[in-house]
Amino acid sequence: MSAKETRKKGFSRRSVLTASATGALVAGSGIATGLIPNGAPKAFAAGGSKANLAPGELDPYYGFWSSGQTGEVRILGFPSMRELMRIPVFNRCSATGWGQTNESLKVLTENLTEETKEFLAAKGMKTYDNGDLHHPHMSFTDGTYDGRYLFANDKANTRVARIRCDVMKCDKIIEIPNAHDIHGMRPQKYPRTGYIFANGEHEAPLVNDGKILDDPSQYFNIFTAIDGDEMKVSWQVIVSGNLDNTDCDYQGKYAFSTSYNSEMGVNLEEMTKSEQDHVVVFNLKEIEAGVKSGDVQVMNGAPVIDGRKGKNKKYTRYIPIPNSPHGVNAAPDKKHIVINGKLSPTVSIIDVTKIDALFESDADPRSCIVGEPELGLGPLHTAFDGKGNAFTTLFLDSQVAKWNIDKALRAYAGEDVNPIISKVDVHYQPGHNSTSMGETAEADGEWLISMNKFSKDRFINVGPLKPENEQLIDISSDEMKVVHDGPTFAEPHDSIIVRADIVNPVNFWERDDPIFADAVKQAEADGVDLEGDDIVIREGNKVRVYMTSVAPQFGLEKFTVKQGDEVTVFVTNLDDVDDVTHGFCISNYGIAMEVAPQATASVTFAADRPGVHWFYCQWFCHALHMEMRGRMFVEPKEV
Ligand code: K7E
Ligand code: CUA
Repeated sequence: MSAKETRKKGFSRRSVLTASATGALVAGSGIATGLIPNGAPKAFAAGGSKANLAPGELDPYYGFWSSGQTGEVRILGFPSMRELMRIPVFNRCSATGWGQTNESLKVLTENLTEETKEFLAAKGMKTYDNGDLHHPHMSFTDGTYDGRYLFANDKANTRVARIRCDVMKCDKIIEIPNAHDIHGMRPQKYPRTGYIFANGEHEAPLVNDGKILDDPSQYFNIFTAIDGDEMKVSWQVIVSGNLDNTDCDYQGKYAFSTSYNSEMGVNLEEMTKSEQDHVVVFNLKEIEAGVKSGDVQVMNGAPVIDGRKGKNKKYTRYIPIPNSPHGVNAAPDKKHIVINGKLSPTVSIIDVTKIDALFESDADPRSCIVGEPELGLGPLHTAFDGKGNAFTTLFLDSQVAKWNIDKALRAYAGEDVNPIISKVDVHYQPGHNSTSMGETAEADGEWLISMNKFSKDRFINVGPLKPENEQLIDISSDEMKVVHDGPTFAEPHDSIIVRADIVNPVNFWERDDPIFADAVKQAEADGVDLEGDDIVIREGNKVRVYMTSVAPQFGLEKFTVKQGDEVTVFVTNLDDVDDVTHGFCISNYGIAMEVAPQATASVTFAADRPGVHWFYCQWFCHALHMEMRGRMFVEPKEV
């Protein structure tokens, strides 16, 4: 069977190795219904119930986890919390060669601004090696996840990345001009993604050339809408105050961003002076019309609208919110947006159907607030169960509060009801939380994950730097039950939990995949058949080495280049067996990359060390994996 046929038939190592596919299905249905299979260990029955999957059982959800300052995205099986994969994005990855292969360098460099390219080149760098990835979110169609892409922000270097969910690799990264440090980021929910909304967190002078420091009146902040299909900036809006988190409605009309520094202060005292900050509401249709009619200034190629407070009121509205609000979360009822108070013990509930009136008349911006329950200290983020309830992390109280939206509305209207249903202790200091499918219209109320910033005493000690602790909470009843502690390395802020049937990755690369299209093009120009030829091509001091790989052999046992040559090695993995990835590593040359089944990967380097240098496969692929090696011979320069 060819790789293509294999893909179509969904033939996999698993279905071959499993005695019968039906057996696997039966085992799987136990997960969904919470049945406990026969012979399950005692702990399974007693504690975790449906969270503890037996060996070989598959999870009913994918978890997509950010990693903060590690800069990657992680894939977890959920609710088992088994880490399945890491997708390098803003970081440099030793295992896969991300940040070194030509394919990844293209993604990492092609959309940097000219200013950044110059800045990096002066340091001998092609791209940034670090990132701070806070928010991973999937593309939507009609209010729910569609399995096409994941998007993620880089707070450290003002970038937004896209990951293709068919191959689980990052295929686009753009640097956002004019803005500083992208923090909040969400995809448009309706009609589809569409836009990616991205908040610039830190304000700075518009022309930031070192002439202005202590004049905050000349500091601005930028909200950006990115076209998620093209990965290009569609438009930007200048706002007052800085921007923290963002989300949008289910109508495709408005986006909302919290601002924790309406004072436009630059030190802690100034930033926390006033009792109220605000949420900025962006009117998407009016902004699009304004861009179209030319009511913009074009800055670094991006059309920029002035949406500062008190300026063009058709584009933005500023809703006062107590105090330093942080998270913004749209409820699956498609009507309410919850703003989390952070320094205020409250969350503020916005009714999106009341936003039209803010723009049409000069109504009090607070008239769209329909609830403001007091939940506890330090509310940061809220998740939903799709049954009318919300779960808010309380950072200072180290708790999650479960509360009812309808009761909160009634209490705000004067009725004597307590919206809080229950609270659960978490360990310790939670930031984000996520429910299964909870940021979509298909929230299913099964699971909550509380992403806690500190683990303190929950695990054996690993020194001064300790892991964080993510706790899995069963929310299928009123009383929340913590069923699992999951330690993590720096620093997953946020996660999404996606039903497994929505995500359908392939097992093999397509030979015409755009990610290695440049390599295919170069081979064509060289008259080389990537799937058959093992050959060295010289063009001046540029040498291109083409080799195939089939376990346990590279197509070339050796190749010769000259000291000082610029060498590009292309490796094409001809194996079309599920899970047989090869690697290509040249020892003492700092070169390594992953070559997954049916992929071509390439790397370019200077052959500046003469002598015999072994290259080997660094991805365990075969009983003769150790033997999968060859020699690069670098002839010394004549002196
Ligand atoms: Cu609350 Cu960057 Cu989403 Cu962290 S942010 S917690
Ligand atoms: Cu090929 Cu190891």
